[in-house]
Amino acid sequence: MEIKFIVLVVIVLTAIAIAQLMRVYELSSKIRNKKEEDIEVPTNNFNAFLMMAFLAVFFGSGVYMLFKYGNGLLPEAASEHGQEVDWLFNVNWAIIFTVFLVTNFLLFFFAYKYAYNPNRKAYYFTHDNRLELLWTIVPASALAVIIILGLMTWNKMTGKPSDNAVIVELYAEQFNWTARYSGDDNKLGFADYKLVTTFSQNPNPLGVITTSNIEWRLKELDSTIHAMHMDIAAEDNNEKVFSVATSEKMRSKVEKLERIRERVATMQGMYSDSTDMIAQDDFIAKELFLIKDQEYQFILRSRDVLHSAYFPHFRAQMNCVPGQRTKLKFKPIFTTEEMREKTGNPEFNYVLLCNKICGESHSNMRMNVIVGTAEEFVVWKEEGNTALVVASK
Ligand SMILES: [Cu+2]
Repeated sequence: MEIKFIVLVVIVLTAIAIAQLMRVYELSSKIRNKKEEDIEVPTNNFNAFLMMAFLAVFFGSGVYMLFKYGNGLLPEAASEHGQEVDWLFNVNWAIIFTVFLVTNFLLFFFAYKYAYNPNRKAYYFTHDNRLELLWTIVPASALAVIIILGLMTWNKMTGKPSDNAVIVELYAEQFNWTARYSGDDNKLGFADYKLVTTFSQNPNPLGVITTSNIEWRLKELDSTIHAMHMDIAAEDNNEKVFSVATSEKMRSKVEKLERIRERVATMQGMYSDSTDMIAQDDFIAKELFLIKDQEYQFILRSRDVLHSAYFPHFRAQMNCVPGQRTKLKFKPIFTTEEMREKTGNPEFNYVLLCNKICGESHSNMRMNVIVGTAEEFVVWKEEGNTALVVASK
């Protein structure tokens, strides 16, 4: 308490002292017959010199950082559209850099050139329509160029894939990726979140729909619901005791499971052997193997929260939204080996990252990506890097 009081007194006294000092300064200026805002010419000239000195340091440090950190950027784009993205990036850079240099030079140079001079009178310039027009049209056309070029590239990145694009699903969950290849038919088996099971005799982490998966899910739901009903009945008969919270949770969960069971049961009539055929050849992998010069269409799904599939070297990124399917396409143009040569880094690897902070282990959410030839893909597959989604009957 005491210390707080002393601090308060010090603050008040300091404020009073500053006010008094200012008053003294005003009075002394009056005595010397000068306006208080008058600044000596040498001081003004020194300030003008400092403006130019700052400009030199400012641009100098910019150039230094450009050389020091400029090569820390990503290596050459490894996808077809990525080359265009980089070109667009450079166009933007050229525009931004030119504007940055010119405006900053003028800002500090004019502050230097037009430093106060007692013999010069300022010219008052109120309004000029032609200048207004010029400074509206120039930035507007620069922006138009950037936006139109950007939209053209964006359309190429997100537009319809060609007919021979290979379809692969990327399934995101906290905190890993699963790739599902669509197999020989190039069609992904249907999937539904209600069929997702991880800890079970018949795990179906992607929720792929097949008649047997639906059967399994119903069997599992039945046994879970049955066990919960037994517990609830036991509690009602005073044979078992649960805390109020547990009991309430149990009762609402059993209701939810019954609703899901009902919906899964209706699925039974909707799908048949032909659905199974589509899913039968789908296979999953924990790393992604892409074939060079082959276009890919990625279907993105998320099991839990918002994730983002980010392929930095292919200049591609798209959000993975729970309950929605998003799409992304690109065509890799350099194999991993070729990229290792290009970067001079024998350990270079392509990577798929999650670019949304999705939880505590977000930074671990990455998948190794390999780009190779079609023959290498066959070898990779045969080496046991993949697993069928549906156990063969
Ligand atoms: Cu994530």
